[in-house]
Amino acid sequence: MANSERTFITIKPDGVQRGLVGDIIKRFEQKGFRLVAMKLVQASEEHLKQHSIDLKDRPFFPGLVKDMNSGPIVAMVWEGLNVVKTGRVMLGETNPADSKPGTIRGDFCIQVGRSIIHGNDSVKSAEKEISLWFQPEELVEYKSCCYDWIYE
Ligand code: IDP
Ligand code: MG
Repeated sequence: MANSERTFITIKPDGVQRGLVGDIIKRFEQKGFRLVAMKLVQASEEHLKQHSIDLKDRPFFPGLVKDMNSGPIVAMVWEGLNVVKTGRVMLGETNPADSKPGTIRGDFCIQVGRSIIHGNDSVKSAEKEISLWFQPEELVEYKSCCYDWIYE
């Protein structure tokens, strides 16, 4: 059951435009997490406002929605043991300037308003966002052939 924890990861328009989709997916694949769902989507402003509703009172909210709406994004669901927490470690800090080398933000970006990737900070927000972005039938069930080589 713990091994089927899920997180919602989005490559933002800046990450897509900069051609980082492959590099980012590669990190989650190589780690051993299982890809459950993925789509390239031009999200509407309304949908993006809903997605970031918890941040609606922050001064950067309008800019965040505008940036997320500025081009297509890659929406994904990844699954694995502690994937929410580990996913955040792989992303790095909110401000790329504080992100260590080896993390996605530490390696690929410079400023907080161009942080190329989104990932959940709790299982609860993951569940909420997965259902906002994907229909149940889009979440694909299969067993990775590596499963027994990844988990003890
Ligand atoms: P997170 O992406 O690390 O979870 P949040 O606090 O949830 O960080 O903020 C969501 C997004 O809003 C960030 O990824 C970034 O794009 C943007 N953001 C956060 N703080 C700032 C800021 O101080 N200035 C500009 N944009 C910000
Ligand atoms: Mg956040």
